[in-house]
Amino acid sequence: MPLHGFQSEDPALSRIHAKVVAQERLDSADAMALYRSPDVLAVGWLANSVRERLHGDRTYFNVNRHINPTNVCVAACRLCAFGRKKDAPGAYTMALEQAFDTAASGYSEAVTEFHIVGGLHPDLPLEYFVDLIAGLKARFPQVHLKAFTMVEVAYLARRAKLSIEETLSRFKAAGLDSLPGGGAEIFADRVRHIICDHKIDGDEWLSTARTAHLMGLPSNATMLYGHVENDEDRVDHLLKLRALQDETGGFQTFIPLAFHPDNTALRHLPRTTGMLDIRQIAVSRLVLDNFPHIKAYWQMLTAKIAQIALRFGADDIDGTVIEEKIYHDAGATTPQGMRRQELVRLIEAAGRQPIERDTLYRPVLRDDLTFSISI
Ligand code: V47
Repeated sequence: MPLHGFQSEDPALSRIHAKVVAQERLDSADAMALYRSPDVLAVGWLANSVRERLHGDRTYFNVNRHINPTNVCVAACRLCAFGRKKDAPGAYTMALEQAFDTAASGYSEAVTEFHIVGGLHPDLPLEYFVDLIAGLKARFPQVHLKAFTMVEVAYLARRAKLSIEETLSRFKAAGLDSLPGGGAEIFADRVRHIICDHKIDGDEWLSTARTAHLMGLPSNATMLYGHVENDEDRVDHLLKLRALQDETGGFQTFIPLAFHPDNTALRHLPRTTGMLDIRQIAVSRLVLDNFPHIKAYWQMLTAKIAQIALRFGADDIDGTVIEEKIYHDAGATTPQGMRRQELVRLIEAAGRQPIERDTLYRPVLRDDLTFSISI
């Protein structure tokens, strides 16, 4: 898309526009100005110009399934409605066979990715998780296994008295292909103390990601926004991710996650507004110049806001998901899954070109959509 035609009465955005045209890196003052600009449409215009320079109309989605082997968690994060104490009502832990059955169930189109995350269980040994990965790989060799947040990896390593590298090596040998981006929340200590006091700190999240990347395991990165953080905290978070990406190049996608307060200890907070959601997508695209992809996770944003986000910097809408639990425990009213054809329709209605991808962003070609890997 041509870069002429930019208009804004906000002088800070004119300065940023010149940098965007020259493909110069934005600094923290620029990032602050993007958060504070009254002209959110112009912020979106700038982000869209970068998105179209990188991807044209191409918009990625995948056919995936979420598996949450346990919701038992020692962390008791105030941000979370999913985790339960071991003996609390609603606590569950899948036996391995149950996890394998879950992986195989509920869908008739060929899944290319299992997204596996869960709570920090005080008793499940590392072997359970190694066997889970090995068992899934043996049963579904063609499916990419994207599993365990940096928080889970660090917790399992500590409990097994192994280094992060040794722990990841065990997973990699069992068939782990990459890691999802969860658990990053907001790196600033002040905020982490309020929303997720007992989780690893920001530096440990980043160093775990660094180790994974150096071992050839790509990952995603997230940021949870719309709770008690301020603009400085968001900018700090983005710049730390950008610095690590300069070092390793191991991040594939950035996913800003809107906080859902229902059923959490922070239920008194309001939900994010649509304007903040699309601004956050746009700022992410502009600041994270070394991230190939920005994902508008439809489950969290709603399908309608995710569609608009495809014009504000996002080039990915996530996948079919099939069975989302973390957001739905926190009050999300979106469906728990979406069929491939519905995702295609949403993307096309946004005037974009849908491309089914695998987890590594390689196009997936399908002749026969009735092909099934399920039971
Ligand atoms: O880490 C938890 C967040 C994350 C709430 O890598 C909440 O492709 C809002 O990371 N309100 C898990 N957010 C989800 C996640 C993810 C999702 C989709 C794709 C990928 C990927 C990763 O959800 C947690 C936490 O940051 N979360 N509770 C809540 N009440």
